[in-house]
Amino acid sequence: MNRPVTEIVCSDDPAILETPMLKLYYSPGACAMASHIALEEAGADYEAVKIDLKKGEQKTPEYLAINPAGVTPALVTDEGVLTDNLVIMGYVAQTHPEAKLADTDSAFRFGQMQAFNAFLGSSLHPAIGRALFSKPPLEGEAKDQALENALVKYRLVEDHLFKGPWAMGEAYTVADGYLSVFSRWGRQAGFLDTGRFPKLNAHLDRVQQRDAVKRVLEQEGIEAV
Ligand SMILES: N[C@@H](CCC(=O)N[C@@H](CS)C(=O)NCC(=O)O)C(=O)O
Repeated sequence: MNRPVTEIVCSDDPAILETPMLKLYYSPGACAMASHIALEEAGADYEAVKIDLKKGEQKTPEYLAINPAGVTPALVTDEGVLTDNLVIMGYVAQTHPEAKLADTDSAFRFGQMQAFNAFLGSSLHPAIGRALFSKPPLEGEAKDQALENALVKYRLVEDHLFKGPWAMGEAYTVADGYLSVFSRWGRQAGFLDTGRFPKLNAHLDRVQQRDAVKRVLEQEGIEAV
């Protein structure tokens, strides 16, 4: 339930004065898409604010006041700001239990999901990020080595961590949106071939067919891959 930016100059209509409780700062197609998908899947009342990483908007004083680390995502809540996809997705799942985006009844199973998300955030993301988005871009042997390292992480997910049909088993969770972001990058870069990564490819197709994900793609102005 993404609502456009609301800037009210003068109105006493309570419906217009109502502002979303949550504000997500995201960059199209970047890792923040995981938090964006979680909010949309939850049916949360939120506003999405685009940060253009290429223009350096994540380093402006205005954005650094929200997230001093100068990265997206950041989620402004009525209690303060939360950063990091792992944390934001956990918060969305816990504050919208009716959406069943995580097993919030079991601390252990919630922890299992967060362990999966932690692997994506602290191991897969830096590895694929280094291979694809280093500045200046990696070349030659350094690029091959970085890609090889990233493929080891994708392989670990494909062969061991991914339960199927969804990341954590029978039920869709926020981990699925998160995984789909990195599978998307891998497919776009042309190395996540179906023969070597059948589960990750089938999973990405399944995630992209979800209505909430289609809405996020449209809001971010990007296409399914
Ligand atoms: N672990 C963090 C990583 C955040 C992150 O690195 N975001 C990237 C986009 S994928 C970013 O905003 N980079 C901008 C920059 O480094 O200047 C998370 O999951 O939220």
